[in-house]
Amino acid sequence: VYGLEKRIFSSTLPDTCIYGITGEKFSKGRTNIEVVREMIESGIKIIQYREKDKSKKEKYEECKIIREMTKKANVTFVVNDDMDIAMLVQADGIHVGQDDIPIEEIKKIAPNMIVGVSTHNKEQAIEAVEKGADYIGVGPIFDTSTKENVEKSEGLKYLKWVSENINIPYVAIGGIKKENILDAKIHGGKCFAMISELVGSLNMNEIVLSIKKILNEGEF
Ligand code: TZP
Ligand code: MG
Repeated sequence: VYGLEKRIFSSTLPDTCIYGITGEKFSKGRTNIEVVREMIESGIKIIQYREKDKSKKEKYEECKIIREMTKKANVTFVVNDDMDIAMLVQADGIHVGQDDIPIEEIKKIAPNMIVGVSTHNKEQAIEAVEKGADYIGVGPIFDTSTKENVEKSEGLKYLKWVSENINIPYVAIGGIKKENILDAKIHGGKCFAMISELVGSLNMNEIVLSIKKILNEGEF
């Protein structure tokens, strides 16, 4: 088992959660800010700002507002990719991919920041744990058209392996919908990250509630 040693973090991820990620392109006319407000009101406790089509300045301005909203609601706020923005707005965490800034460099300048790393196979998972990631993204679990050029993964099989071998929090991602989330749970999923299923729903409360019902857990 990798990551068995007990690390003491100032904050970390819950064991189980619905992990909401923004994506204005898929939000049916709503802004990132509006979608984040809906996520908070629906009881989502961890939100990642992910935006691939805006300028640094626009992203910074949005993150500043989202930081205030999430702080008031006691929601964990993670910024995708942009370490500078994460630090400037004092986000709780940063999420990086395989081709982004190395974890150990982030930890050097922001030791208390939650660092999440996207992984697609066992080797990447083990490396992320060894380098000090606080949690890993695991996916894509199912086919998704939300992210282009996503590295292929053996999906459910990889998730199962992580659930049995990795002892830091992990978040299943990629094509997760209310129709297939139970399958991901059966394969060891505990935290589930979604973009299109959440932001593409015109009734955030309803989709979050029905997902919670399917997972049949009181602790979300
Ligand atoms: N990383 C792996 S798959 C993915 C990301 C960011 C996209 C997830 O979006 P969706 O709409 O939940 O499939
Ligand atoms: Mg990235």
